[in-house]
Amino acid sequence: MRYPIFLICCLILFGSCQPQAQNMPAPGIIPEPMKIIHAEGGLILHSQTPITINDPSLHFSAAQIQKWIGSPTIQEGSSGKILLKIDPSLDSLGREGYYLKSDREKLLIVAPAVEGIFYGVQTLRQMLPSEIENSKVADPTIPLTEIWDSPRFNWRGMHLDVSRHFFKTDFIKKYIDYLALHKINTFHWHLVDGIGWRMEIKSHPELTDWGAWRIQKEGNPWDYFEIAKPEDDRPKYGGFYTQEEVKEIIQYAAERAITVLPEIELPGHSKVVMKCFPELACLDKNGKHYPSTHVYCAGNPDSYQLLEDILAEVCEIFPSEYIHIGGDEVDKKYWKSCSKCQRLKQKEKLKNEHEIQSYFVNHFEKFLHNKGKKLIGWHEILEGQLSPTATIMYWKSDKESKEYIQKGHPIILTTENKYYFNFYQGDTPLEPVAWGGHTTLKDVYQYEPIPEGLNETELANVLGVQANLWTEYIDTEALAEYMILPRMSALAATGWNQKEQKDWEQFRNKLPKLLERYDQLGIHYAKSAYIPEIKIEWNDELASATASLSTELPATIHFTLDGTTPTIDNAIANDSLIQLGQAKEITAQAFVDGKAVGPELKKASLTNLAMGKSVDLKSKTYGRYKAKGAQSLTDLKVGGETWGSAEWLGFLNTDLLAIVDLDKAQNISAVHLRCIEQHSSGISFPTQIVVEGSNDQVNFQTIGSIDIKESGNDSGQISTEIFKIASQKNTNYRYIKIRAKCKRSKTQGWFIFTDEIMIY
Ligand code: TNX
Repeated sequence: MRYPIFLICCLILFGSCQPQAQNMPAPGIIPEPMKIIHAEGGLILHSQTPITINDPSLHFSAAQIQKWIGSPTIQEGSSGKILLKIDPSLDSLGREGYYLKSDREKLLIVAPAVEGIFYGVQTLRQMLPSEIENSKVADPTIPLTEIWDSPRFNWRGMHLDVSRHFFKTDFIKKYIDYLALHKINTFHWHLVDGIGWRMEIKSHPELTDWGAWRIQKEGNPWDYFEIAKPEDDRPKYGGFYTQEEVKEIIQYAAERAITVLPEIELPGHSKVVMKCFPELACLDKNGKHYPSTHVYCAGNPDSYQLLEDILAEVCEIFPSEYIHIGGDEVDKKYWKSCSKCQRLKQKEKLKNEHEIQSYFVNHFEKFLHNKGKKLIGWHEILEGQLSPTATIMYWKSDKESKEYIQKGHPIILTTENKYYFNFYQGDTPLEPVAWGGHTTLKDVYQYEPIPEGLNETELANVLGVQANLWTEYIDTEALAEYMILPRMSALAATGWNQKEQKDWEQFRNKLPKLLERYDQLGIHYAKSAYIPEIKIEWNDELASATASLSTELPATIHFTLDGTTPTIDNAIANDSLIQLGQAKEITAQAFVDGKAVGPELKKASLTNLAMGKSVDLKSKTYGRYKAKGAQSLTDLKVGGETWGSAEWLGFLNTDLLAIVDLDKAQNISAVHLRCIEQHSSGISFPTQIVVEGSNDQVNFQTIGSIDIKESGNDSGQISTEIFKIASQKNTNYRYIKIRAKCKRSKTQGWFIFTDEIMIY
């Protein structure tokens, strides 16, 4: 049917000022606004409507809206159908707070400061169709809402290590864009670390001429490091930012309400500086400079001079209130043996090497103070006698955060086991190789960073939260995106929302809308929250092992029991208990809107008698290497190729002793123990494994044992192995005791790591 031109014009005109009759779903914004009232109906933001701002500083925010919906003009004034307005009378919302109202007539975003307007506009962004991320959408309809919003924490940070792997300025801008979308306000730029110097320093060009480049490391571990001078014509890896590029990034971030925090590591993590300036290394017993240390000599005045020159340039360029000086993981053995450092210790009456560290750090605290800046360092700077005005960035586990908050320094929590986005986020064999532990999207979301039992003054010390991305294993932009998203959305929720407001069910249901936006932006985000988790349990009533399957994000899970890849025609697993019977494997795949999403998960060896059985673990795991407790040993889940993941249990200088209860006596033909080793990390295969059986838990009989020879693996090589202990004779036992002997040596500690016991 063809409509007369006149009627079409009338419809357009009517549409431009009238709401659509249709109802809009609740906006589902992440982070959830503080208070939101959702009304029925919708408002069309007509492309012909100009955007009005009452202050020129709002131009950037207005231009964002202009780009999304194609408004023709941005004009100054104090009334209009799309109005951005600074109003100091809303001061109580804080600089980052805002009020947004979309009614049948107009859209208003009002805030006490430019930052608040920017955040109001980011909220509007999530009320608009996700297609705006890709191309302008004319005349979109937004829901009718009234929003009052303001963040919980002033510091909402994301860090990026550009030293282990280098990321170009275009990617840094993208990274900043992602922060802005999530209302993160601090970009912590880890510019300098052991093996790479990334910022141009005009007074010391060697730092980037030499320190920004290393010989390509094909086939070597991540920390293989050989500096590449310009005249070296072997293939090189690296890069750095010129001061002009740094300024461009700072400006780019500032437009998006983001402060850039630079980090210049001292006195440790400085291997590359020692390669550029070998005379700044400590002296060995023969009075010669150590050839490869990572610490500045604290007794050499030139160390201070170099760092002052560097920091003077950094302070000049970065407008941030804070400068981060690192301070983590300083190996003090060099200071101990260095005659210059020992002389300094005597002269300054320093009690020990920790005090040398605080002497060094306090020197730069004063220096920065004189430049009008405040110092931040990793929590190790608390060793010794630290100046009380220094600010701490805390990176230990959530268990110890209270103790550190109570030390009385202003503190930012970058809690390692929750906010290290270089950790695994899904079932490890299905994930790219990562570093450290395992933190899923849900773990990040559900973490409450403020421990119980702090008083008002202590609470006031917590400036906020931050997640870090260390890039030892992250060598591409796509992988960096994969590691931070969607976990950053969960961090953003914690940074913005009050504790009581957080609600995992609400978040998991809203997130797919934000993921659509990531798709439009072409982000390589992780689908790990769609990997089915398979819980296998022995069910007495059914006399069968059973499986229950779930995913963190909403999905339909289909499964097969015959090893084939599930399709939508296969059975649905959600909410049902799957009887495994004689099945040898289970394969599961999540589907959203009929399409497979995330990798498929296959669990084999269901004939294993130990699956789902309870384990009495007699030996103590070390630190965070506890997986999900003793049950991880029989959950049929194996860890990936790095030991710091969710499935591996680690024991330091301790034999593994575990007793599996098979619920009833069973005929045992073999027991398998899966282990991992990496000598350079102090992890070795066990030296011996002994398996015994019992039916009363008192009298145990030997089933079998093996002695394990040194593997001869290279020091840095990671290998996994399943050790198989065959039964000597036909045996029938209920309780199976496994003892794995830990390697011992006088000179160093050794770990055993194991992830699974299998009994056949
Ligand atoms: C510890 S956290 C480090 C980094 C590593 C990271 C790996 C901190 C201040 N130091 O140098 O990259 O662990 O997860």
